[in-house]
Parts: sequence; structure tokens; C-alpha cells
Amino acid sequence: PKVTLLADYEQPAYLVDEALLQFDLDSAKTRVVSTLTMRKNPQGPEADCILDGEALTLVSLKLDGKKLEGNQFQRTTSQLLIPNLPDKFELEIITEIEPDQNTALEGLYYSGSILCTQCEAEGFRRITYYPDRPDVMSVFTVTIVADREKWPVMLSNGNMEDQGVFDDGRHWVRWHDPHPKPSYLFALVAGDLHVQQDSFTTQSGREVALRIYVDPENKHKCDHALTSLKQAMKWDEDTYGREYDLDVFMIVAVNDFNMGAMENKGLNIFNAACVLATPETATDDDFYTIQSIVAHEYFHNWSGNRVTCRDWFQLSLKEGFTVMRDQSFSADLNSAAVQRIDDVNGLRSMQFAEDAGPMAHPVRPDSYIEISNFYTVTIYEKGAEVVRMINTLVGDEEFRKGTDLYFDRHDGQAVTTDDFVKAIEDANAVDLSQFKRWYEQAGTPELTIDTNYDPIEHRFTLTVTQACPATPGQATKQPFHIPLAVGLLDKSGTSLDMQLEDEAEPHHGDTRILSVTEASQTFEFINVSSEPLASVLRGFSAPVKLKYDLSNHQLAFLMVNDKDSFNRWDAGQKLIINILLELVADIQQNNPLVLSSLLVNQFERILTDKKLDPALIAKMLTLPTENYLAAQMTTPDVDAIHQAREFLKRNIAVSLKGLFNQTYEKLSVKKAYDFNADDMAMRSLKNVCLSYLVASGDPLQLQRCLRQMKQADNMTELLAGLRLMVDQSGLERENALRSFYEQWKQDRQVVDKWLAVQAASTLPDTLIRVKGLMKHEAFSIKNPNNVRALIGMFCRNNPVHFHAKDGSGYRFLAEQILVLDKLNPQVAARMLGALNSWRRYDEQRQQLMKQALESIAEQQDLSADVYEIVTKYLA
Ligand code: HT7
Ligand code: ZN
Repeated sequence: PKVTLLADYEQPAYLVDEALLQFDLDSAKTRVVSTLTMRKNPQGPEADCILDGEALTLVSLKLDGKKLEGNQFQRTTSQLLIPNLPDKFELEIITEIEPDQNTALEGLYYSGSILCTQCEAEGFRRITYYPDRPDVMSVFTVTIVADREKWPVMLSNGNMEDQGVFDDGRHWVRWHDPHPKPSYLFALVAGDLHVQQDSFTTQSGREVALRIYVDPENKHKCDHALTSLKQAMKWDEDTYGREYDLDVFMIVAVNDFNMGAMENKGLNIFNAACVLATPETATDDDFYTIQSIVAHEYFHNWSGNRVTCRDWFQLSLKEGFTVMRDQSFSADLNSAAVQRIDDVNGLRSMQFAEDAGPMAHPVRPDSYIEISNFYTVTIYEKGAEVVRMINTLVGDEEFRKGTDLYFDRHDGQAVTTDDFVKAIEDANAVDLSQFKRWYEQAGTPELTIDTNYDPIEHRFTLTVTQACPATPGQATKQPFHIPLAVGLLDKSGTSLDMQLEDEAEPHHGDTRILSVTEASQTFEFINVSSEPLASVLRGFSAPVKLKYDLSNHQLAFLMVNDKDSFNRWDAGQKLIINILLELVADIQQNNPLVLSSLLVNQFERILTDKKLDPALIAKMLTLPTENYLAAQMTTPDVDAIHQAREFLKRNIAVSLKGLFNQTYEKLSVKKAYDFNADDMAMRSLKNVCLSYLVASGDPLQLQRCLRQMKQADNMTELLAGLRLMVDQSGLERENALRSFYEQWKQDRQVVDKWLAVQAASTLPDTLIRVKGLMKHEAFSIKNPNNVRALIGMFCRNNPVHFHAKDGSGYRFLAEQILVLDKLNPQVAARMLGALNSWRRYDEQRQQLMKQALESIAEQQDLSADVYEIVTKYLA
């Protein structure tokens, strides 16, 4: 497969001013008539007109009304080349496609009874021949013709212009999108759909119709998404001054979807799991995720659609910025501290692993084989951190000035991450040239902190040293520009003023931002009256690994005294990790295991702290995952980690049983479900308490767990109970699983949860059960949500069984990848991510993982998606 390089970027040779598309729609065969008004690009290279096209049947081609014969163009499996074209011309292309044969879910495909599209990144070329690249922007008018009974609802981008019926039972509709857009934002949907309607009045007083289209059986599941959409529309006006620009905003829920959702102009298409919710069928986490994904896709209307990417190397221009926007939306609407903890937790467990592995790439990559492989945590989550750091460095008001200029200057254009940074620089007269290394250099910088206090001079010295490990293709790195948020605490936990030696006045706030630009840099604080403890990287002000040697007692102190909620949580996590790694070492050396009384004391203080948000308490009492612990070890010891974590949890549970019991009972007030921060916080703490109570080993607690499941009027409490039950062998577990399935087998979203909890079980026969579930009526390998719930959950979140010493987990994954690759290469390639860190494991496991990878690599006809990942892993 071909490698695409950023360095080879050239402007398009031909542009499309207008695209008229007519679809004669049917699931077996759809005919597409595309009429393109095209012209030579005055800034483009002297080159032939090349259109992309894949898996298309070409019916006919006309140039300015005249049919082109076979010798007047050239066709390969992926391109159509038309030589000798005039400066301006009209091209009519007729193609045929087979949506119901499309299991890759790119282009036009059939999901359940819905016909829908997915064009990002390069799916439009599976619909018709077209210059399928984001810097070709055109005005689209789309006519859809289809059988009226089978396809009563027919949607595309923009505003609906006209519709009518034919005598033969077919009907038609015409949609027009006045905003020029790249082909990846094109969308079409048809089906027998229920529509849930609402409206929103924009800040300038325009009324926008809001519509959510769903399968009729899901009509009761739209309210939360509609509320979230209105919240997002208002927030984007208030926070970024961005107003919606069409008369209608539509969302469609489909069951088969490769990702979470897609921001097609005016017609977002969603994975049903990311939009549908009722308290009975969705957990608090689902409600939360839906709110943020609805907002994310809506925010793309400006950060992505009005201003789009010049090429796919610039993907983080829209994705990093939009994730940063959806994260601050969620922080504003919910608990900001919990939002930050979750974001950082996700980044550190997923992105840091990617940055340390064979697929490490910069936020702006410089090469790819298959662009679908670059919808990564680096592009999204690290990209969001990069934009967040810009905000931190320039300040809130200045950042807003910069984004206003960016949207103004580049409205209707396809631009680069450099253009984004330049707009922030120009609006504020700041220099971010060194900062841009964050876009160019891969890898997670390591920041070492050394401190010294001089009690005679009352000076406190903070030395920051940065280094970034080599990553594929980048042996050495230049220093990054890092915003480092710090605070100084005295022995009683009170913030100390911070005055650097060249400053006339001290800084009075709790936290200040230090600008780190050198490989090693020293900050001298003067007039520091007593020896302080520095709290650094507050709020996780930069995506770095911190090497700051604090004793367990200092961590315990910060855990209860830090002024920064994030650092309180983080100090707690570091303390727990230190303790768990000591336990792992004891297990490896056959030493007796001893419970840390320091940790138990701190847990007790946290649990009884009346001033602390219960949501934060729940986070602080949650032990790091086994995967995260594995990432902290040079060579992960999967079994010892599991044993150590179980030991710690059980013994904390036994020590604080009375308190967990009391807290659980206090939180068990009967109250109708509501999705709000307070109630959510209570439910999360209640479920954490239940998990400790069950971990204590007291058989009576299982009854309590079953009681919670029985009495629950919401999925949050029901699923929390079921999750705990699946790790207990016995009849009660089987009964719980059976009755759960019986109750919910009609609901796809709930059935996926049922599959996922079983895949995550620590019981010894889990792989056998997973294989059995693959034959269950509830599972189809063609459905990405089923695959993620069962295979994905097992391989990514069940380390004890996935990393079984006999290699059975790895062989299982390899077999599934080969099956999936024939059906859906994007999903197959994603599943491979479970082997990202294979080189970090012990010799025996490495060999087994390598064999699994080789068994994939040696297959003929691998997709470009799987080929790219497997070869990079083995390189
Ligand atoms: N921008 C969207 C990306 C997306 C996608 C990419 C590849 C294959 C399928 C896909 N579905 C959606 C999603 C987003 O970030 O908003
Ligand atoms: Zn996005």
C-alpha cells in the first residue's frame, strides 16, 4: 500500500464549484447521477484531472453533455483520470453501488432498515467519482428518489427545498446546502423513521428546527439528546460567539456505525449507543457521554465544517480543538474537577501508551498509509491538551480573541494547524513558535522536578528538567514550551505567596503558571517564610509524565490538603500506585502482604469529609485499573498486579466496612432518577461503596448487591450490581445474567452492556464464555457495537485473561481480526490496538503476541488498515 506524505501536499488541480447529485435509491442497487461544475484551480499544479473512486460500477461519463468513450479516460481500481480538459466544464458521472453488500460501513450502506452514509475520511469515493479531499469545497444540491412506502423519510445536508411524488409509488425530495463543503461532510439517510422535534432560537433570533430521527421503537429515547443539543447550541453562542447557520439541525441514530458519531453538515449521524437514553436503559456514564458527543458533533459546525482541514494531516485542527471545546462544555455543565480527572485518566491510560508504542505519531502526523488509522487518541485527546495549553499560556480572554480571529479569517476555508496557531498569535501579539513543537514532535515529555529550600535566605528553588523519548522516525527532540501550574503549601496546607527573584511583587493566588522552555530551567522563589511543599502540574497543565519524588507521607498530605482538586486526586492515585507496586514486589518475592495503614487512614478521612463533593470522593476511592498499573512497571506482571489490587481492595474493604456500610445506607434514599451532577455523584459514591462491601468477602453483601439490582429503577444501579455479580461464581450469578437478558433482550444498547460485563469477568472460564457468546442470538460480528462490547472488552479490559500465559487470548484476537478484516477493516484495525504494548511484556508473552501478529501479517490481501498497524507493530 501507498504511503501519503505531508511533504507531498499540493493544491488540487481542479475545483468543484457545484455538485448536483441524484440518487435512485434502493438497498440492493443505488444509481447515482453526479453533475459537477468544475474548473481548473488557478493556484493548482499543471496536472490531469483525477477523481477518486472505489468499488464503483461506472455506467457512463459525459463531458459538457457529450458521452466520453473508454479511450478518452483512464480507470484504475481507485481513480479515474480524464486528460485534456478545458478550463471550465461540466462532468456528468453515473455510477451504481450496492449498499446492502457494504459491510465496511464506509460510503452508502444499509443498517437495519436504514440506508445511510459515512464519508469521513474517504468514504465519498465509494458513492461516486470525485476529488475526495477536504480542500475541494463545493455547494451540494441533492435529489433523492425512492419507493415511498419503503423509504418515507429521505434526508440530506442543508435545507429541504422541494419534494413531490411520482405515479409509480416513488417519491422525491431535494436538499440544498448553501455552505460550500468538502465531500467528507456529505450525508444521506433514508428509512421509515420516527422524528422527535424541538426548536432553538439563536442569539440573533432565528428559529432553528431540531429533529432527531430514530427507529420507531426508540422514540422514547430522544429527550436527553435533544436537551443536550440545546445546551450545546446555547453554550457555543455564550462561550465562543458561534451561532448555528441553517434552518434545521438533524440527528439520525443508526445501529451499525464504525465510530461514535459524524458531524455531516446539518445532518449528524450517530451510533445509536451515543444518542439514545432513558434512565432505565442507560447509565449515568452513558448520559454523560451522550451529552458530550452531541455537543462535540454540534461544535464541529464551526470547528471543522465552517473552517475545515486542508488535508488529513491537519485532522487535529478540527478534532483536537473540538474535543477541547466539548471538554470545557462538560466541565461547565457538570463537575469541573471530575471532568478533568476523567479526561486526564483517559489520556494517561490510552494516549501515553500510544505515544510510547510503535504507532506513536505527532499531533500533526507527517505520513500515513490508511488515514482511518489516524483517528487516534493522539489526534483527539493529546490534540485537545495542546489547544488547552495554548489557552493556559495566553489566558481566557486572549484565547477567545484568537478563536474569533481564526473563525473570521478562515470562514469557508480549508486550513492548517499553523493557521490556527497564527490566528492566536496575531490576535494577541504572542510568539508560539516554540510551542508548535507540540504539533510536530511525538512522544510524551518527562518532566523531572527537583526542589531545594534555603531556610536562611528563605529561598525555594524549583528545577524543572525535560526530556522526550525517541519515537518511530524521531530519534531526538527539541525542548517543548510547557505551561507548568504550581502552588506552594506550608505545613498546615495554607497557600504561600509566590514571588520569583526578578519580580517586584509576590503573586497572591493559589496557583501560578510557569513557562518552561529550556531543557533544564530553575525558578527561584524569594521571601518563602517556611519550607513549602510544591504542588506541581496542577490541573494537569501539560500532557507530560511527572518525575517528582514525593514520599508516601507527602502524597498523603497533598491528598487531603492540596488546593487543586485534580492534584488531590492525583496525589491519592500516586500513593495508591506506590503501595500497589510494593505489594507486587512482595508477591514476586513471596513476602507476606501487609495493608498500608496510611492509606486506610486517608481513605477514612476522604470518606468522612463533609465538604468534599461525593463525586470526587468516589473518584478518590477508586483504585487505578490493572492496565494503568501495568503501564507503571518496566515489565508488567499481569497476575501479580491482579493479586495485589484484589488484596488491597479486600483489605481496605474489611478495615472500613462499617463506614462503607453507613455511607451506602445514607445514600440509599428512594428518589426518582434525574440526570444532574448531585444525583449522579450520589449514585457513583453509592456504587463505589457497594463494590468495597462486596470485595470484603462477606457473603451477605452479595444479597445486598442482588437487592440493589432488584430495587433499581435505573441502569446505573442495576448494571453496577450486575458487574459485581459476574465476578462471583455460582447460581446467583447465572440467574442474574439470565434474568437481565430476558428483561432487556429487545434493547440493543442494554444487550451490549450484558455482553461487555461478561467479557470483563475475572472468572476462569471467561474466554470460553466469550466464544460461546459469539454464537448467541445477541451477537453479530458485522455489528461494530457488538464486536467492541464483547471482543474489544475482553482484549482491552480483561488483562488477566487476555494475557493468559498459554497465549489463548492473543490467538483468539488474531483469529477475530482475520475474520473482521474481510468484513470491516476499520473495526479490525482498531481491535489490533490491544497489542500496542506487546514489546513491554515478559519474554514468553512477547513471543506469543509476536506469533499472533505474524499470523495476521502473513495473510494475503490484508486491508491497508490492518496492514499498516501490523507492520508497524512488528517493525
Ligand atoms: N469526525 C468524525 C470521525 C468519524 C470517522 C472517521 C473514520 C471512520 C468513521 C468515522 N465516523 C466518524 C467523528 C468525530 O470526531 O466527531
Ligand atoms: Zn470530532
